[in-house]
Amino acid sequence: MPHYKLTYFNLRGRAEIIRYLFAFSGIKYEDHRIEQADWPKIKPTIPFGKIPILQVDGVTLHQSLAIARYLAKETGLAGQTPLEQALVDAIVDTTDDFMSMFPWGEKNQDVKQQIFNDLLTNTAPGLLRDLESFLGDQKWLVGKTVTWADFYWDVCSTTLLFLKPDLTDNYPKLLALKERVQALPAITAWIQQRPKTML
Ligand code: GSH
Repeated sequence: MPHYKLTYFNLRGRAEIIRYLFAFSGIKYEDHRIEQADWPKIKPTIPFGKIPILQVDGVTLHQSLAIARYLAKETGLAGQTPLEQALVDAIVDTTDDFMSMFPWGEKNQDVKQQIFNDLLTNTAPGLLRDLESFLGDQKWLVGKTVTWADFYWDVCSTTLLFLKPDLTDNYPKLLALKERVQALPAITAWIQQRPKTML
């Protein structure tokens, strides 16, 4: 088994999908959380200057979704066939397109609040409607078994629900999916033990 070292801030953020994959598959890794104050010093030492990164026996991987996809393939959570894998990727990318619209680093709090409100009130319902309809009466988003697309829904919706607690009230199937993911024993255990952070 390779030695895995994950580096990110002390946030769920873009690292949490990776942590879910480690938690679910029971693979040991170093969950290295850096202080925001130390980031300017660390940034120049990191290829491409962004985190999360995952070091795999010294090879540095960047881009959270590339890292997650690699772990999902290693652990059988990427989808059972190439077609399922493409569907999983498409759902993850669709969800990520929305998460990437938020100006997370905006310094002007009024501007930030206004854009967040607009996205949560006016843009989110379209995505949620589409995801709810894609899920339909299936247990998991793609195929007959859980995949990292289900994990990504739980990770992203946890943050969205922190920002707008009634966001998913009209989407019972998506809420039930979230509960199913969080009821997986390894995920339940991880959620209980992880550092408590807002984002
Ligand atoms: N698409 C990249 C991914 O998913 O990994 C985005 C990486 C990214 O923007 N990371 C942020 C970062 O490194 C934290 S969420 N911010 C510090 C900086 O840009 O200096």
